[in-house]
Amino acid sequence: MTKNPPPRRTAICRKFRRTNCRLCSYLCGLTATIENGRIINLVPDPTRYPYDASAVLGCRRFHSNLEFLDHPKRVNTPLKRVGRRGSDQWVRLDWDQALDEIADRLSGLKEQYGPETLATSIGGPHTTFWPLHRFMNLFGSPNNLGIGQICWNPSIWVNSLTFGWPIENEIDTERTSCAILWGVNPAESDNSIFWRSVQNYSRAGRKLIVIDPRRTRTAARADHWLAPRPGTDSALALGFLHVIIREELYNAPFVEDWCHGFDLLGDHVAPYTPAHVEHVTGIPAADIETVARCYATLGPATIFHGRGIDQIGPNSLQTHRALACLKAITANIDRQGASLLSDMPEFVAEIDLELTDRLPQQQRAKQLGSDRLQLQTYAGYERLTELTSRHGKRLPARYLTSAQPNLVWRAMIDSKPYPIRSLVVSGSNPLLSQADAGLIHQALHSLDLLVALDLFRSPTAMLADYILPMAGSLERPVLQTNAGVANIAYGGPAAIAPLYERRCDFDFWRGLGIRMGQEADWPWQTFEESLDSIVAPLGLDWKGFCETGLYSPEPAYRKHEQKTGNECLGFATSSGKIELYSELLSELDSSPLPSYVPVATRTDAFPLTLITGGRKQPYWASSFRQLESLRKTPQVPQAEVSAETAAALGMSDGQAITVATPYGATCFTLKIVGMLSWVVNVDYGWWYPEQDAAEPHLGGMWLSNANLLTSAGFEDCDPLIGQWTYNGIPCRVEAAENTSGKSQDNHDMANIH
Ligand SMILES: Nc1nc2c(c(=O)[nH]1)N[C@H]1C(S)=C(S)[C@@H](COP(=O)(O)OP(=O)(O)OC[C@H]3O[C@@H](n4cnc5c(=O)[nH]c(N)nc54)[C@H](O)[C@@H]3O)O[C@H]1N2
Ligand SMILES: Nc1nc2c(c(=O)[nH]1)N[C@H]1C(S)=C(S)[C@@H](COP(=O)(O)OP(=O)(O)OC[C@H]3O[C@@H](n4cnc5c(=O)[nH]c(N)nc54)[C@H](O)[C@@H]3O)O[C@H]1N2
Ligand code: SF4
Ligand SMILES: [Mo]
Repeated sequence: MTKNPPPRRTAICRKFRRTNCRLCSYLCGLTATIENGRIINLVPDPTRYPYDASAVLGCRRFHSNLEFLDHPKRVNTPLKRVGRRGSDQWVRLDWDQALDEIADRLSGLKEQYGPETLATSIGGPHTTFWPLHRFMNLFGSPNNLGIGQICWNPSIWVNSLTFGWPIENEIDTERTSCAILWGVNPAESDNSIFWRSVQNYSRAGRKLIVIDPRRTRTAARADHWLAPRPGTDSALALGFLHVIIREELYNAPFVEDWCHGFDLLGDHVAPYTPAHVEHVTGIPAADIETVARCYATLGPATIFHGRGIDQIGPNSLQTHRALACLKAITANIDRQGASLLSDMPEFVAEIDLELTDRLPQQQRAKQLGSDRLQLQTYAGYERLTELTSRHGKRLPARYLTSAQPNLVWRAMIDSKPYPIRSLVVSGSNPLLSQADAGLIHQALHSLDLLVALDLFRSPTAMLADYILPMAGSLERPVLQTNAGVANIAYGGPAAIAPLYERRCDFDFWRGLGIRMGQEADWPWQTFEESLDSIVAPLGLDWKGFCETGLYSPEPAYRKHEQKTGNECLGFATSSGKIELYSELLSELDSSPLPSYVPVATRTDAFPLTLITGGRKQPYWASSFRQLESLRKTPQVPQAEVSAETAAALGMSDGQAITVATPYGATCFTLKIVGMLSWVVNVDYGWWYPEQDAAEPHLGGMWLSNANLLTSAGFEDCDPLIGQWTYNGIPCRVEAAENTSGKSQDNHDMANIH
């Protein structure tokens, strides 16, 4: 067993090592001072990405790295459950023994129920997921679930089927003249380089528009702040299209040459007059006209989006489609200062690491939900790949075919359409981050085998049969490749070898794979060796790559105009143009033009509208609640409302309240902020690692868990990719007698769900 050893008095051996912070996906470049094998200091490395020491120093998580590295709550050895599930009784075992036992149990389950009985759960980009996908493809299960449907997938699907490939939005003080930040709040969710770019851009006097029901710190910087009713964004975007087309503010030559279905779009948006859109969204018609004119006439113009529009159920994909049409008809596509149509990576792409071609057809057909979903299926993916391949590009498959989570939880509980008996959770904490925590709790208790790969005993890990200790920030190399949808890679080496018995996720999947007959497909002994082969096409090995830690060649714009013989390259779509009218969606019998799906109406029982998860520094989803230095502020989970709403409810700032939806109830502390009235925003990810880990408490996960208020019921999801709703749920608020989100006795609260 190794440990970050105490400093010695004599024979000091001091080294400086390049490394990277891993406490969010910026992977900021750092220099570690290492004395006798122990990290004693960390400073930003201004020679490496993000090249700005002050941005790193301004990040609260950066300062918590050493606290994180050897925190007393870290899991340091493999653990096996000995008591009842959730009783928090464990024995230690070594890695080989843990892997042998897990492999044995998985083999038995596979034999009894087929490979589809194994599911995996992934979360945000906390770790490298291709080894998990590779294992699952070779094992034969299509049932990975994640949060892609409500984070990332919508824009990847929509931009690929509209433009032929994903895009990157750009903001540039020199070039961009109008920027719309739509349902995104970088003041809290970024607080780093992107937020600085937004601030610099607005200080330079460029036009900034923010579309958000809350007057966030980002919105406070805007020239125009539009506050739509949650979930009505596609109607707003259709209103902008209406004004731009009616007033002929679009780029006519670009539309003529490069857009498919413009006349149909014009007819389609005719009913979305500013007056009608005001009625739907609550935004004054004059503001809709003003913003539409700014966007169309001040070019280059850019639109960034965030979770505000990724998480609005059936309206999400439609909003993305409408945004894509806005970018297209104003020629703000593949244009510097507006957006870049990305390139396929020159290094080894995720699709070639995950080995989806090895998942047999009959197993693909077992993907839960594929009988109803039109896009987020293997058939949908293959149809899209036919198009992107025209330009020699292939998207990663596993994220775009991940199973709809609600169906996976249900198959664990009722074995329909077949039993899912085992789950490996990696880099995710579904009890806090997936919709309907009560259902998930029941599902996890139904399993024969639950394995958690984590750094801490999260509430989900507390229910596991085995917990495997993962190496984290500073202990493992990192490489971010945006899942292979762009020609950009960045990262760097570990500062030290993993402490105690911690290992990388890669080591788990390789170790398990070898035990399950996959040896030939795991040619690399270590994660570093796999990184060597990933960067090899760049003429580098991993060590060479780490010198700069960045591969980001100068991009080319206007690629559709490049000549291939006598023809222009165009776009990788059926028509070769940007598809305002989507031929692929039409073939799938889905609306080929962006539409608006009326949002759920409030009722007497639920007279307010709930949005969940507006980010706050320094937390990240359910992570970092263990770190004392970060828990100082904010200390309590908050539910935000406007002063008008509070007055109407007869409530005051700081009051303990219960928020209830048709799905459940949980507690928060009321906070009055500037935002649209009759809307409530609650924090998500709150639990209390300092509280009892055993059932029924599970670290206080029932106290203030936003996902007791949400549902991903398949029947209500978007029919294209299966998105559920985190923003726009009817709710009510009541005074919680003698309680606050934090101090309420967990036992009572456990009964609320
Ligand atoms: N209501 C509501 N729910 C939401 C959202 C919302 O806005 N509202 N947002 C959604 C979004 S966008 C996202 S991305 C998800 C995020 O949800 P998750 O990705 O589930 O995020 P966390 O809750 O932080 O859980 C991450 C877990 O991974 C562990 N971890 C960190 N590094 C590693 C590693 O290297 N290896 C392994 N194996 N584990 C590691 C952490 O300790 C932690 O327990 O939440 C979603 N859920
Ligand atoms: N500190 C911190 N940073 C994070 C994270 C974290 O947990 N904590 N999570 C990371 C992850 S996984 C992600 S995906 C990103 C997310 O980054 P963002 O998208 O910037 O995150 P949010 O705070 O969810 O911002 C969404 C905004 O949308 C608004 N909104 C809610 N409903 C609607 C709606 O119906 N319409 C519109 N137009 N707006 C709406 C909310 O008020 C909120 O201000 O942040 C990342 N960064
Ligand atoms: S947590 Fe802060 S320092 Fe660490 S990578 Fe993210 S922005 Fe950089
Ligand atoms: Mo996310």
